Amino acid sequence: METSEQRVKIAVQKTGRLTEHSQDLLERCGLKLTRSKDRLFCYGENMPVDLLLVRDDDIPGLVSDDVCDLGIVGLNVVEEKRLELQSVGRNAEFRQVFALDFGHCRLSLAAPDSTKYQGIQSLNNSKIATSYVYLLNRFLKSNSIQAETVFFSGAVEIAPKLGKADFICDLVSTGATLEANGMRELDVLLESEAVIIQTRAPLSNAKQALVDRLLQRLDGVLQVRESKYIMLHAPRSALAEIRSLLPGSESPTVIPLEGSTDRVAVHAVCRENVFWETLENLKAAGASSLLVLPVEKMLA
Ligand code: PRT
Ligand code: ZN
Repeated sequence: METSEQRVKIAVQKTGRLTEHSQDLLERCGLKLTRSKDRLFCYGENMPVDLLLVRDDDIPGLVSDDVCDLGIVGLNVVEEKRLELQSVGRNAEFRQVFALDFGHCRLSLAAPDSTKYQGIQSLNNSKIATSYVYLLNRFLKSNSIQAETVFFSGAVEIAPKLGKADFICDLVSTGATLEANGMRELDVLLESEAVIIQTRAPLSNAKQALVDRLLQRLDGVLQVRESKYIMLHAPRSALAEIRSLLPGSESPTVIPLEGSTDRVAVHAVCRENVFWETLENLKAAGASSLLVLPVEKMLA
């Protein structure tokens, strides 16, 4: 009989910017999920894997405390939690497994357009509003800046208008929010994207094997995202040049063509997108019958 302890638990954001991508990624690893009635839980129907749907800020804590085995969360939240734990003499009991290539943003300093800024020394004796107090304080300390941090749990961008701060330190992706609030970006403290973290608590052999299998599938899903399978015909003499033109490919397969001593078929997996320019260059190098196909699954 399978107990809930034997099922792998993954903490993902309940509702927000990471929710759809996180679930989509896991579904592309072959996981079939059903959401519970209270919508706090997703049950894995075809694998002993369940999702706990929580606020993103709780994810590093849940993984560190071994309530969940894995978590998908922004690096900004992970690093803030790591520093918070450090400040009370504790270590984060999770390790970052790999970056997931979505949820890209940066934690940046910004100021109203009218504020003079001549480098980070301008921050001395100022007030800076942020939800990322630990990351901001680390930045200030490492640059020997004396400034007051003002905690805002949300809507940080309105702090200067309210007269609560001179500068803000907040997440930026397109920059539209800053622009709409008459502000400009000054310095980047952290480049962030969604990452998967794993608890440091030892797992049973069966559970660890399942986690490894899931992570291997995740890696495969991430690798195929940009990958293409390319097929073409070419004269043997052009092979060296053609190989050099194939973007991010390992050794291609070269197959003789029936009835021809000189021409061969070349098949290769390219780990980057194949653009029209590349195809035109391949054609100019002597290739013909070019075909580019999407790659659906890959297992290294
Ligand atoms: O309820 P819960 O606590 O789970 O959600 P939340 O409101 O804390 O988080 P959410 O859903 O807004 O963001 C989750 C994660 O998405 C963040 O921790 C980041 O890792 C990542 N992410 C990526 C972003 C952004 N891009 C982003 N642009 N998080 C927030 N923003 C906000 C930013 O705070 C600012 O208000 O969007 C605004 C700026 O966006 P631009 O495009 O105008 O520059
Ligand atoms: Zn949050």
